[in-house]
Amino acid sequence: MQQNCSSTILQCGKHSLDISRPLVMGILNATPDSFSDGGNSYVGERLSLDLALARAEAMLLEGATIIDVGGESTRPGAAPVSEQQELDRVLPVVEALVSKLDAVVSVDTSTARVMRESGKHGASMINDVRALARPGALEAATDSGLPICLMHMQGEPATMQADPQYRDVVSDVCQFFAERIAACAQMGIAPERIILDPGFGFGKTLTHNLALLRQLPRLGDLGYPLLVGMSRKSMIGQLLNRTLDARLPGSLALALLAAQKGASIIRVHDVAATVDVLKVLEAVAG
Ligand code: PT1
Repeated sequence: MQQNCSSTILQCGKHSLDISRPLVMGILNATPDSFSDGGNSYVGERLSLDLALARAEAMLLEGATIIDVGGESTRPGAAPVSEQQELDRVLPVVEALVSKLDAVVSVDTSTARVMRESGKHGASMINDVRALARPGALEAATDSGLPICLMHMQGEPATMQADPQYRDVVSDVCQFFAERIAACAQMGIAPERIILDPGFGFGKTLTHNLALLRQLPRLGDLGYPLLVGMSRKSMIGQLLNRTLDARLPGSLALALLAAQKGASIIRVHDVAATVDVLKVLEAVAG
């Protein structure tokens, strides 16, 4: 299939990102209950802006291009958060990263008001694990003028891993994307603003996740840049029988495979190691 948007530049507010080579998105969790301590900026119950800033700065120095800030944990079993809670967690971090580091900040949210407020505070990408399905999200994302990552999820984090079922996982995810892309087009969102993410671990068994990775090029054929997030996820635990703190080798292997199969943005906890792996890939691929 032909590319709908062959552009290798992703315009994120004032930042022009070259996505002709895979970029690293560093995870910055503004949640006290993050599934992995790696990107967490809490001291007990209290969000530390200094910690968040230090962690973001370190990831940028390690070669991350984008910092993804999220105030809702979406790991399997996670409970929903209120809009106010999300605003309180995310906005101070977005504001600090933009004003102090001039970072390309992506906001990991499904909440319309968080999208709008984050945009006002200088966020330059929207990352929505619910693909703009919540009330007002499509409108908020449209008005922001920012690139939007549409992720596929079956169900909701609290229950999504109970018994995920697909007719054909790759075809079903492709069809889901077609529907969400059409909804965006109807709002007047330019195709250049759309990024797709199969949503590894979101209502998927290990078999489903592996099929999506194996056939990632089919998703790429839709003609939009792909974002993938597999860092430290339970699919690695299942494959290798490793706890969270021992999933770096698995994460790196998956990052490399995803990049080889056409992913443009790799969302990770371990930025320095992932950047090394991508450099090796680029050198060999030429
Ligand atoms: C992701 C992603 C995300 N993942 C995008 N945003 C999370 N675009 C948060 C597990 O199986 O892949 N893409 N935002 C984190 N969510 C999970 C899901 C964490 C599953 C852990 C698991 O362990």
